[in-house]
Amino acid sequence: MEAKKRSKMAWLWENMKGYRVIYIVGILGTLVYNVMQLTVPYFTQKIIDLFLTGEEATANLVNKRALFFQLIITMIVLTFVRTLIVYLVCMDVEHVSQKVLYRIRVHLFDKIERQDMQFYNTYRTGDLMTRVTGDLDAVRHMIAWVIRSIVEAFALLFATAAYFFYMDWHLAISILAIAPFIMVIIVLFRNKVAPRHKALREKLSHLNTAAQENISGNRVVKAFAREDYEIKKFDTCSVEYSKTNKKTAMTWLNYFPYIEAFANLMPVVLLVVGGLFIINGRITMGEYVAFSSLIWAVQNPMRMLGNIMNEFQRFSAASDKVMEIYYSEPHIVDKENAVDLPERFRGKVEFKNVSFRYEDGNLPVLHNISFVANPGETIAIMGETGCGKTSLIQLIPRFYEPTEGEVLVDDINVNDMKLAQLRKNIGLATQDVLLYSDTIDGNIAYGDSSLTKEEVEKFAKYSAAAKFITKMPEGYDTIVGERGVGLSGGQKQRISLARALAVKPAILILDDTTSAVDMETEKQIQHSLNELDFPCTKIIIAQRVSTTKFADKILIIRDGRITESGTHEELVAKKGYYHSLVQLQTGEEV
Ligand code: DGT
Ligand code: MG
Repeated sequence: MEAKKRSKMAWLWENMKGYRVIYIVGILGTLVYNVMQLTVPYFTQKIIDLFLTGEEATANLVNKRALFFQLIITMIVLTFVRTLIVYLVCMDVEHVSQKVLYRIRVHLFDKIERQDMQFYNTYRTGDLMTRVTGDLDAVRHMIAWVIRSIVEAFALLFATAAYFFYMDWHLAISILAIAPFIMVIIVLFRNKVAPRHKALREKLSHLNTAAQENISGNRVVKAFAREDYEIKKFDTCSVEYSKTNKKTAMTWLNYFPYIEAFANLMPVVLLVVGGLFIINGRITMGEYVAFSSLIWAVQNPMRMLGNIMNEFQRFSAASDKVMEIYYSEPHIVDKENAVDLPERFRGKVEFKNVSFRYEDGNLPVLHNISFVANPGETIAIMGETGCGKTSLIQLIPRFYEPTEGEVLVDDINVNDMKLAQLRKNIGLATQDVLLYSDTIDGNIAYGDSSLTKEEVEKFAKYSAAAKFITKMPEGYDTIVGERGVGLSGGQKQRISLARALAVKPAILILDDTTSAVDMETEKQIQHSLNELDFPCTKIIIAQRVSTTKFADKILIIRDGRITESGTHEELVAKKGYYHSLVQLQTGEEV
């Protein structure tokens, strides 16, 4: 919607800022070298009329020898100059196209990086990758080749037409009368090929998505021995792409014979009409040869137009995709009058009658949630899988906004805060741990690169990770692979906890962060969480009673509603869900 604000060409022009002048110089150069093509036939005509066929040809060859050589040398020099201009123009437009490509790509990545969660739910990674690679290349090609070729085709066509009219307008009209027919065929071709380019672009995106999802999910594929199935699935995408590609390329072949037939009609017309005119003495032999040697300059642009149209449609389909991201805006942004708060928050978190529904889902996930976490308190959240725990904590850093009610931090609605400020005060260890392909040290210090080695080690100790890290061959300098390959689930969780602690957050949110560690390690972690050397409110999602037991408040969530809330003792006394959970997990009658 936003993307339609500007036309594609206006958008390109906007991104050419700073390079517009040199680009126009390049385009003017294109005009010049194409018009210069006409000088060759002009000189040829002169040479033929004066020295080859004219009545005084033999005499002229003796008397005007100097002129003869002068004409030939000028022709050679002009050809050389023309080649030089072509070279410079190519360099020029290529330079501009690369600069513009770079500019758009940086802008695009910036846009993608700043999008909110909803965006990532909507777009698939493979599709986004297609936009920043293949689609952008089609945009670059537009600047480097398509526009130049359009200018080239029309410059040649118009200059030749003008020259034809200058020589003999009757003959010019007879030949050029064929051009409109070719134009009509080109338009018909465009109508047919445009949707095919759109489809082709979609197939490429499917192909990339299939490849990307498969490569990142290779462990699951292996675990289920589904290689053959996945290969077949990918093959289907690949065949689809290849078929569409072929179909798109073949489209031109359906129109090409007609264009070719009309284009080849031109020399025939020249032969018949031109021949008659020579016989009548209306034109000279030199003029006939000039016409004849220039007929390609009318035919070629006509032939080129098909290819140009093809590439233009490719650009058109690709730029739609690029512009969609280019003009996309995250919905969750700083308000204009966002409150400026002290650097460090006190850490009070309050939910006031919060209800929430995902934009892409139709059922509400949270209903009327209210609770308060005072600075320094520990709040535990428990509940069956899918009850809405993760959804709840995602409202605190404003990854999503509540559909109803308010989420307050330090008594201010998070919607009124500056996002960066809010999120800097929150340390989050997500349920689905993602580590970067970097050293362990780099992963822990991700949120604060100014962290010293000692501090990194301290936080690793807090999260009970120090022991296994020092046992690794390169300790903190060990590189962990993509998604933390090379570490166990529990090890990854502990590094992710150290990363969350390392920003010394005023609010620490742990989403099932100790689910994969053993009881003993969990105890150690709990102990250090109580001993942190900075004030911190903790919101901890957990399944184990041993984790939640010492919390200041436990919230039990069921189907998006708080059904029980209180301390361990209070909830046990209530003999509800928590009570049965305690019995189940400890095996004791309480
Ligand atoms: P867990 O982690 O398995 O213990 O479950 P919870 O309690 O963390 O569940 P949660 O909050 O992830 O999901 C609650 C409901 O919301 C569940 O029915 C799935 C749904 N849901 C989660 N994420 C999304 C999302 O991005 N879009 C939509 N439409 N629904 C979602
Ligand atoms: Mg969850």
